[in-house]
Amino acid sequence: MTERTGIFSIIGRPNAGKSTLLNALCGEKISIVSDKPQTTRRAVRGVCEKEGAQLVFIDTPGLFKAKNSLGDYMTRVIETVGFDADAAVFLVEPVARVGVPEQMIIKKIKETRIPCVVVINKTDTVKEKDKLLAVMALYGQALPGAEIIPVSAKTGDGVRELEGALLKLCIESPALYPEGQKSDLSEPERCAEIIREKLLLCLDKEVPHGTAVEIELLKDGDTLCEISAVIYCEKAGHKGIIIGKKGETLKKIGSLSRRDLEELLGKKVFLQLWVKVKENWRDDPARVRAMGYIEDN
Ligand SMILES: Nc1nc2c(ncn2[C@@H]2O[C@H](COP(=O)(O)OP(=O)(O)O)[C@@H](O)[C@H]2O)c(=O)[nH]1
Ligand SMILES: [Mg+2]
Repeated sequence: MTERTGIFSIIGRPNAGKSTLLNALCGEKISIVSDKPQTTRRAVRGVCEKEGAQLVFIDTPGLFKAKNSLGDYMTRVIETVGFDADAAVFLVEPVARVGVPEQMIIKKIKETRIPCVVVINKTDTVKEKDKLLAVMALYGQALPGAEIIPVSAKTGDGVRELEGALLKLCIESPALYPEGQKSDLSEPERCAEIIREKLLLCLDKEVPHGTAVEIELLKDGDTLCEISAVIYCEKAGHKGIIIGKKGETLKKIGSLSRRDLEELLGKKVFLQLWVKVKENWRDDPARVRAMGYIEDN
């Protein structure tokens, strides 16, 4: 029985590696990752047990200037959950410059007085140790008293040290999630996110950012899971791009998704994908909510 828990929000600019870090801490893929900003749209919680403590990590969208209703929703998520945890894991790039998003986060950390660990990510890309020390010194000045830990979320370097620091911040409390629960996303939500990750991987420019995925059917059998999903896009022209010449792009999205879905569900998957247009849904708060981006997330 868990007697200690910690709720940790992971905050930082888009592409800092927040989702990659959540997955590294949880030891499995819970939040989707891509090289494109604004991949994570909602708060995604990952849960794991370490040394008798239950750690809950909240992945958040990156802090950026919202340009539509979906962006407004993402900003609200950061404001409501990002600074309301037991402690914040503030993830930064390994550069010796405090950028605008970082300045905004530092201000908010000071205002809310949330305990915070600064994590300097992507150390695998830094060759000279001096460069890393300079980044550490910079954040040490910006947030006196905060522990500063260099990691590579990608290779796992430093993740154990980070875990050790977070365990020290846990408080006495009964478990928040039932034993064995790994995420607050439902199975259909995790499946939809996997498909959205492949859209981000296979498509360029505005097209993937305007997509949303809805699972219409998830029929779980003993050895086979049947899934039917609708990919919504914003413009008629985008539908053609998603399907591709002779349906090749959609086929690739389908086969990459199926591989990951089979790993998640531990059985064969029969996947059907449909593409539908929902004109400019990201600009309309009601449509954004209808896509599942609702406040209590
Ligand atoms: N080299 C390197 N790349 C990383 C690391 N962590 C994340 N990335 C890459 O950075 C990009 C953004 O990662 P993601 O986790 O989606 O960032 P988020 O927007 O902060 O959630 C992806 O291409 C990741 O593979 C790291 O430690 N090292
Ligand atoms: Mg992310």
